[in-house]
Amino acid sequence: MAIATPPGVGALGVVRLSGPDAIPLTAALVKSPAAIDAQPSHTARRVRILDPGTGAPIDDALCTIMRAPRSYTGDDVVERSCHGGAALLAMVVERVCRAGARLAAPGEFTRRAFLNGRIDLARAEAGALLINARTERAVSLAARALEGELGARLGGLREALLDLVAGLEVSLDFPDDGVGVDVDDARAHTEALVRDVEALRAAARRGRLVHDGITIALVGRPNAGKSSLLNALLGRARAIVAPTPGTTRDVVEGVVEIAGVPVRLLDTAGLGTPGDAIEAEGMKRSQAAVDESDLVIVVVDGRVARADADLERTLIGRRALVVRSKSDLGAHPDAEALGDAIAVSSMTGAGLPALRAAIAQEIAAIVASNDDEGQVAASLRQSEGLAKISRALATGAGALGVVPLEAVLIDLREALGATSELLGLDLGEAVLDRIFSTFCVGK
Ligand SMILES: Nc1nc2c(ncn2[C@@H]2O[C@H](COP(=O)(O)OP(=O)(O)OP(=O)(O)O)[C@@H](O)[C@H]2O)c(=O)[nH]1
Ligand SMILES: [Mg+2]
Repeated sequence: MAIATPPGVGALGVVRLSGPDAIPLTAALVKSPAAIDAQPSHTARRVRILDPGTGAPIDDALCTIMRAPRSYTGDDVVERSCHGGAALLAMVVERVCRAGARLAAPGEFTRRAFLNGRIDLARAEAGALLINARTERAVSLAARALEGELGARLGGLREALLDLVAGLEVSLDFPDDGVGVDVDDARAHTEALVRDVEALRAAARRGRLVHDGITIALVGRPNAGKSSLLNALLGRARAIVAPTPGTTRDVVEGVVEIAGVPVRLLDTAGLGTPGDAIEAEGMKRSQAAVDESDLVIVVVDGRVARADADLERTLIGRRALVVRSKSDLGAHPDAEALGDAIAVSSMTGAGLPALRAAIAQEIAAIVASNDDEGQVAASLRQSEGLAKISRALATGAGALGVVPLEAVLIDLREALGATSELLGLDLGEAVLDRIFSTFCVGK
């Protein structure tokens, strides 16, 4: 049993009970015109929840019953929609516990669903992604995974690998009979699987960018207007702005949504010659922010003439947009000559839509496509698993025909094992513990 709604006060608070005793335990605590035990599956009834000790009423609630196996967990499930008060819900939970229920661990309902074969592991993880999605786009991606998209693709891969391994085993056992698969065919087949997995991995990587978002570092000379731009993009005064150069000394973060993707903006200390040890440390952090970002916005003070050669050095090989700041003050001819710079005034907001559009374009390039087909929602564990499969398969493909089949089969079996693991087949308790402990209570 657990409270399935977030902590705090709300119109409703749902207490979810699952297990063979869910219905009798509920019956002992509620008073309703018709007996709860006889309530048909997938129906809701208005009930009064009573304190079993005193018989005093606790709440007026709606009780929904879903009988096994047609429930979220696959066991009998009772969901009580109570009024959403923290003390009230705690009381309900305490009374049900006293009657013999046990508090659920984080993710335990979903774990039961998985163990009861209601969902595969890929879908269980999609549920967690859906709950944690921060933008509409991430929601729709996770919703597709919840429909079983990744699970289906992994299932297909597992079937193909089973065929391949079985075929090679036969060739190994009966080398002269011409049965099993031919080594050249097997290599071609394995290479095709590597390409499939790589495509899936790339889609998962892009899916993770949609889910987690991208990071953009704002860099430039001291006083260029970086912090002002951060504030303008966020629509609030997140960072301190001052006419003194060297105002920002640490990395200041803010998150904004652009093109349906969460964008983490990092405002950094100005780059140049540090005046003191603190500034030097600030610049080191700026460099680290640049290193971890997917895109850099170079802010050039529109009123100042200067060659930003050292900045360019910092940015070698980085995806970058150039912003010419303070456009409301007019531009120095040198700054104006920066051809591809986007003129922005953080003061008036002029140029901000153009900057957002340019960022959106960069996001589209980073996420590879703006339509959702090229992306798959995947958890970190799934991304790592795909990398493992791909490595083992590539090693196997390279080894086929070169080293003895026994050795090749070790790699292919490893790929098969990693695929099964992603689907949640043959998983040990310890791994399940780790996966489901990242879920929230009540899920
Ligand atoms: N008129 C005008 N002034 C601006 C604009 N953007 C920034 N400023 C001014 O320029 C000065 C520096 O702005 P900041 O945003 O603090 O610049 P910074 O790049 O973060 O500076 P450091 O943190 O010191 O590296 C402040 O006095 C701002 O008010 C703008 O678009 N228009
Ligand atoms: Mg600043």
